[in-house]
Amino acid sequence: MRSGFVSILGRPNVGKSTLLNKLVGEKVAIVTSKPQTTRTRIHGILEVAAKKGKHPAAQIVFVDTPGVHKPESWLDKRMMQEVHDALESRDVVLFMVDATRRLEFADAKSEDAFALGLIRKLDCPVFLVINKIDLIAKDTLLPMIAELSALHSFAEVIPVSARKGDGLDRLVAKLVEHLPEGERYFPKDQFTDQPLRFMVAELIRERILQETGEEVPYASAVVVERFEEPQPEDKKPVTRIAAAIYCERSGQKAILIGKGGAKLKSIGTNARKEIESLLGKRVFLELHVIVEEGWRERRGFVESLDWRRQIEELGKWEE
Ligand SMILES: Nc1nc2c(ncn2[C@@H]2O[C@H](COP(=O)(O)OP(=O)(O)O)[C@@H](O)[C@H]2O)c(=O)[nH]1
Ligand SMILES: [Mg+2]
Repeated sequence: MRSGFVSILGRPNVGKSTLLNKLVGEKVAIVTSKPQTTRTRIHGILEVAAKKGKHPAAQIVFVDTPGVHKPESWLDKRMMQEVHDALESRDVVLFMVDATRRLEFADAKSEDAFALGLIRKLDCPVFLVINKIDLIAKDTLLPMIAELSALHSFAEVIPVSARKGDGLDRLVAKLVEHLPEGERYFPKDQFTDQPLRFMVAELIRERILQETGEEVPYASAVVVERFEEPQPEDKKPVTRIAAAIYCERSGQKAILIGKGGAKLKSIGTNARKEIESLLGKRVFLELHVIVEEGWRERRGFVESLDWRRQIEELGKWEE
């Protein structure tokens, strides 16, 4: 048996979360067309069956990370810390690029060069994963592979379409080859380490990202305040969830609520459907909006949003 951690690294919007979900076969991470959708590192766990004459059985723990960018706010710094944490404990790193985007490695100050700088420091195998090949002409792929291969001594170069699933079998087989012998890190049927509460908060945030524009998506955070399992006296069993949506200014609050509450209602209805399909249960969802001025700049608030930290705090409290 092989097992190990595989971190997925890349600039915002290259398709890291899409790849994670496709590999694991579950919606582990939220996906939108907006950059910086992913704020924390997220584990998605894949069980690989042995293939006779090809590779042994394996458990691969994929780690999705926020997009690599130069940090400005405290939230940005926290996001980049998540990237560094994911790079610290890993067996293989996937460096993911978008085949439709011209990369700017020549300019040493560019964000692309910054991302490449991170992987050049690593001593583990790094795979170059070229994503979104469903969007490019076939004859452009070979020259692109040649050009990108010259940037670093990649262990493998693998073109994929995360959305369509093309190239993923080969990716998984190559990963198993590079993983060390070892036992499972997680139980066989577990597909993520995220607590349900956090996944629920993320599904609500996904709707906000999809249904609002301008700076609202980036200035929003979601905290699940109440999560009550169905009660015996319920006629039809229903899970009751209350969540707070934080934003930074009253203008943003007005946008999130919308005319006569229409926007918040639509976010709530659509998020509820997603949550019901995640839980496989009926859900009653209550949302309210809170203005927390300049929260992205405040270290304490940003850190209080982190579920890993929340769990640590809970542990201390119970001791
Ligand atoms: N056409 C195409 N679009 C993709 C593919 N992978 C991801 N996307 C889209 O790219 C956008 C960013 O995806 P996401 O996974 O959130 O990127 P991340 O920021 O790197 O995690 C979304 O709109 C995805 O639907 C792909 O293989 N092909
Ligand atoms: Mg993402």
